[in-house]
Amino acid sequence: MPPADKPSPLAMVVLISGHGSNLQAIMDAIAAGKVPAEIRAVISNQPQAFGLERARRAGIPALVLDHRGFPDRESYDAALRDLIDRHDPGLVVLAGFMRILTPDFVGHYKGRLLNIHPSLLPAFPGLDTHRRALAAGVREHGASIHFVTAELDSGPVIIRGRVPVLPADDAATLAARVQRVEHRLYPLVIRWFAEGRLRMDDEGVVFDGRHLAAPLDLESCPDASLEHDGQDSQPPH
Ligand code: NHR
Ligand code: GAR
Repeated sequence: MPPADKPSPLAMVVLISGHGSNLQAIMDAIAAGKVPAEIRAVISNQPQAFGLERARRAGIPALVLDHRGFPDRESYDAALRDLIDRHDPGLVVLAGFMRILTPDFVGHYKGRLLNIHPSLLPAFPGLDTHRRALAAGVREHGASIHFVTAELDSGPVIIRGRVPVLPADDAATLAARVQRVEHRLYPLVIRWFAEGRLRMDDEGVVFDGRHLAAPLDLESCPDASLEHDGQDSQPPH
């Protein structure tokens, strides 16, 4: 191989269930040359997910594996794993994927399965986080990216992005503010993973050769140069 050859891009499969705005942010960052990765397939458990349309528009295979055709979680996850592994990914990304995954599935992708969760973990794991954050009266909310382990939303957290909670907020306005930081988080983290700067071991997250004592914070993390200019490629929602 000639020395000028670039390393091949990180192969990824992205799992979605819905709108796919995080998927869009990842695709846009790859297209802009900011993330050395390629999305080999997008898989949704929901046939109507708009994110499938986003993938098709970008020329990426958009696949549906509807959980309603399966008798239990184990059989669904076994089929999902087969479908994913046909694309031989080095990283599997949950981007608004709404199905809890079995320990077997999670174990198979140990260290190469990421999730974005709409809260400042460990606060508010699970569903309906924006409404729960408002009900609890917190002043700050946000999103976290973590390595997925068998225990829901409890895998080692890589980075968090904070937003203020404003007095006039309802769950929709708060969710929209959180999504703007979500769309910055995934491209950054996927780039680090693709560059070999990020991994998980039995003690937690290793970043640039050191264990993280606490999650990174988006506003004070390295490589802000990756950040786009603040113009979202799709309207907020
Ligand atoms: N699976 C494991 N094992 N560990 C995690 O950390 C996971 C996971 C699967 C998904 C995303 C997560 C989130 O970020 C995620 C993390 C779905 C549910 C849920 O209760 C909870 C958390 C997350 C995703 N899902 C319902 C279920 O019965 C279905 C809800 C629906 O279809 O709307 O699977 O919040
Ligand atoms: C995102 O806000 C993500 O954090 C959240 O769903 C949204 C998906 O948006 N994930 C979960 O709640 C996981 N349980 P998107 O489809 O537009 O990327």
